[in-house]
Amino acid sequence: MVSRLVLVLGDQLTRGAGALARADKGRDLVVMAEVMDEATYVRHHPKKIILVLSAMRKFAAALEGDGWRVAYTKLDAEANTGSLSGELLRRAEAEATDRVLVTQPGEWRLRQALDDLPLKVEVVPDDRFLCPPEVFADWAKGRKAMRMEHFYRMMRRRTGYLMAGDDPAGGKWNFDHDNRKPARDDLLRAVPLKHDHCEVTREVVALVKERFGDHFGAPEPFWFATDRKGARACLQDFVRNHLPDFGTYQDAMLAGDPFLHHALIAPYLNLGLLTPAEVCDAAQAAHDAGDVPINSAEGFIRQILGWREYVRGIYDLHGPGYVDQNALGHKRALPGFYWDGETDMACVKAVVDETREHAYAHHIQRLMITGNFALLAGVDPAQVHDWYLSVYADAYEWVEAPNTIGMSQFADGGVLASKPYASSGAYIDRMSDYCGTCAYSVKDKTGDRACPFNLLYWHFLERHRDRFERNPRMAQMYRTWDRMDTERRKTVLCEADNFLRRLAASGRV
Ligand code: FAD
Ligand code: DLZ
Ligand code: SF4
Repeated sequence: MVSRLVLVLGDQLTRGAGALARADKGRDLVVMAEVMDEATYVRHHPKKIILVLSAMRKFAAALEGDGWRVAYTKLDAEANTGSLSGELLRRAEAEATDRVLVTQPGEWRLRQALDDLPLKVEVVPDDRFLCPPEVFADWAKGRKAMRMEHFYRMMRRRTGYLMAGDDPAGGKWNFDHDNRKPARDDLLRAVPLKHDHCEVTREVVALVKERFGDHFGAPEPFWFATDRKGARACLQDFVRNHLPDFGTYQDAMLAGDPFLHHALIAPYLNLGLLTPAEVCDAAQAAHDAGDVPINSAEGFIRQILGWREYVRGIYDLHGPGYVDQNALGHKRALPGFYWDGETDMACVKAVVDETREHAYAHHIQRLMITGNFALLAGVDPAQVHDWYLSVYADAYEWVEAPNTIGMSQFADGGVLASKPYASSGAYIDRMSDYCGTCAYSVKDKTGDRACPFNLLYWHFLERHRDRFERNPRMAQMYRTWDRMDTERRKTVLCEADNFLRRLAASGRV
């Protein structure tokens, strides 16, 4: 007789955490289900679906190996109801129980679906995060501005990562100043660890090609790790071969090298194949051993202990309405080249093409190329959000939405960022080698070949003058713009308008 159903979601693949840590192996039944609702709430990149389903199947097998009873539903099983709620109801009836134990789902959509079930659902906190919800709420209470940097310092003190007593290791909390170097082509740079297909993955690849072959993105070559052993190997490979240079080249972009010194571990962290604690421990240990300089160790740990935990807190605090915000009133449709890469802008084309191929782009590509263009052009943030949630292997709403709606599109009105991440072509040129091959000229501020980022940057500032002019971090840019000759300003705005008209008319620029 089954006591409770223990629902394990596709991104809760961590043994000994959350509901699994509290369940009774002898009496409870683990329920896992591949369902169309989850595979299609956005049109996920095929590589993401392959990764999630393969990892779910292997995790279920590992649980069974540990002695758990697991009721697993494959996507094409005849009895599959198509939704997680449907699967819970079906299993509850079959096992004659109405009790469910579950780790809190990452996103509001599923939290609400569980609330609506006519079953006794016990939801336990997701204790894989380093910042418990009550600690975030306590930190946020009464604050006018919830800045990541302040949160991060609190977390450094709380966890002891990179601390020398009460002081930050190396004498500074943040080494970003040392971390803005452009990168050069380097044939000796290590490439990410790639994994061969196993039997399980081969079966899932065939299934995904058949069922989701029309989604944006190439299903193969598929080389992500799909179990904990593989994910651990990726982490170790990163720490050994890339972490020492992570900080220095963190913001660099190179055509032909989509990965540089990035970790490529977000898909594994977000699925639960790695925990944030073990990732930070690995970076701390490599720093303690003298293998990783402080600028890299700090820059990396800040992404996990700072940004990742912080965006999770913001998502929880602001509730399901967070994703619907549009503080800047942007309404433009997402241009077609976000899906087919058909644009003359070499930087945008490179990022879209790499995204299609790998279900991956690194942070600065997401923020300062595709995100920056959408912001400057005034694209509807809901459509931008839908794109980011669809195209990356690591995309889950709790982490994607604060990054897109908040950091990248400023659609939350400044909850997350103190100023918009907007830049002209000069920034892209400094940090990348894209401009050298572009049909546009980054040096041209006006004229036929003027870089669209140059035109749109001033257009954006002028459009939103009322909101940003008094922002101390933007005052200098307004002064620069206002000092320009009136005719020149008119030309820039007129050419930007023409560009936006062309974009609206043909979607091709
Ligand atoms: P690295 O650059 O090597 O960084 C190491 C780790 O730090 C990442 O694996 C990730 O877990 C964490 N991290 C770094 N930056 C952030 C951040 N801003 N927020 C949260 N965690 C961070 N990240 C996701 O995990 N899922 C998303 O859906 C997602 N959507 C994004 C959308 C936009 C518009 C932007 C600007 C950023 C988004 N990010 C997202 C954050 C970041 O771009 C990715 O975490 C990172 O590119 C993943 O690649 P990596 O593992 O090589 O990361
Ligand atoms: C992303 C995803 C996909 C593609 N498929 C499934 C699935 O079939 N079954 C499942 O339990 N989870 C899946 N997931 C992950 C969920 O969408 C994820 O648990 C929610 O987005 C909550 O973060
Ligand atoms: Fe991008 Fe402008 Fe450089 Fe072309 S010139 S690659 S559009 S920044």
